[in-house]
Amino acid sequence: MLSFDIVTIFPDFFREAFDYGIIRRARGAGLVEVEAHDLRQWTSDKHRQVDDRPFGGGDGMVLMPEPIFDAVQSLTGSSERGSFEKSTRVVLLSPQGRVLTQALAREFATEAEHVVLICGRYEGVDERVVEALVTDEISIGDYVLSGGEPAAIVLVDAITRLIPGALGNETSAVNESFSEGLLDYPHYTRPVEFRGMQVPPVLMSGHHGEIASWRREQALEKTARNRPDLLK
Ligand code: 9D3
Repeated sequence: MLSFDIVTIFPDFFREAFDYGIIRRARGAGLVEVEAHDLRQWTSDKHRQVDDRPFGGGDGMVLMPEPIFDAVQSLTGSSERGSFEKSTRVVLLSPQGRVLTQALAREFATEAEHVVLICGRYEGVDERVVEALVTDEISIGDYVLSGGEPAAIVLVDAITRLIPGALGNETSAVNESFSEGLLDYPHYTRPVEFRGMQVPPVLMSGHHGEIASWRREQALEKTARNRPDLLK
């Protein structure tokens, strides 16, 4: 069983986020568990303060270290990076992280049993969280989000579907590794003609060899056009 604990100031953001499709089925099968926790539950002052102004000046607010360290302590039993179980990962979602890849998602799916996801907000998170608590600082790509919450959903999704037994049919995972490195080929279903647009006749020819080489050629063409970086 892989457990995800999400630490956030917007726990309601995740209402229903994990109630659909593969993640729902994986939860139902007891393969994963996902829970969102309100960071403010680890405050003790009257105003339940989680952020403060940055030393050195500048715009915006910074998430304070203490509630985050207390959250991780209560969720894992420790709040020192060096003292976690090897299968425990404490992730900070942040624009300063390593960019998420399929290889990293696979590493989590095969090695991790407990993943704590800390969602950044405001201008950032006190760097002592990164220095002494976090095992992995992860970004989901080079664009600006308003916070780490959408990135946490992406990470849970990418990892969960790689857990053995999470995908309904085996072929999806097989095909994925088979065509790795290229974008997918185009797909068609009925009707044969739609608004004057035809399904490529080769797909209805029954010649499996010709269909396979058409798909390879189309995948290459689409990759060259949309993702030339993948061909290098
Ligand atoms: C002004 C400089 N910005 C840093 C690039 C400030 C800033 C922007 C966005 C601070 C926090 C955020 C919120 N984003 C995330 O927390 C985040 C994120 C993202 O913005 N892009 C891709 N992956 C991620 S993971 C978390």
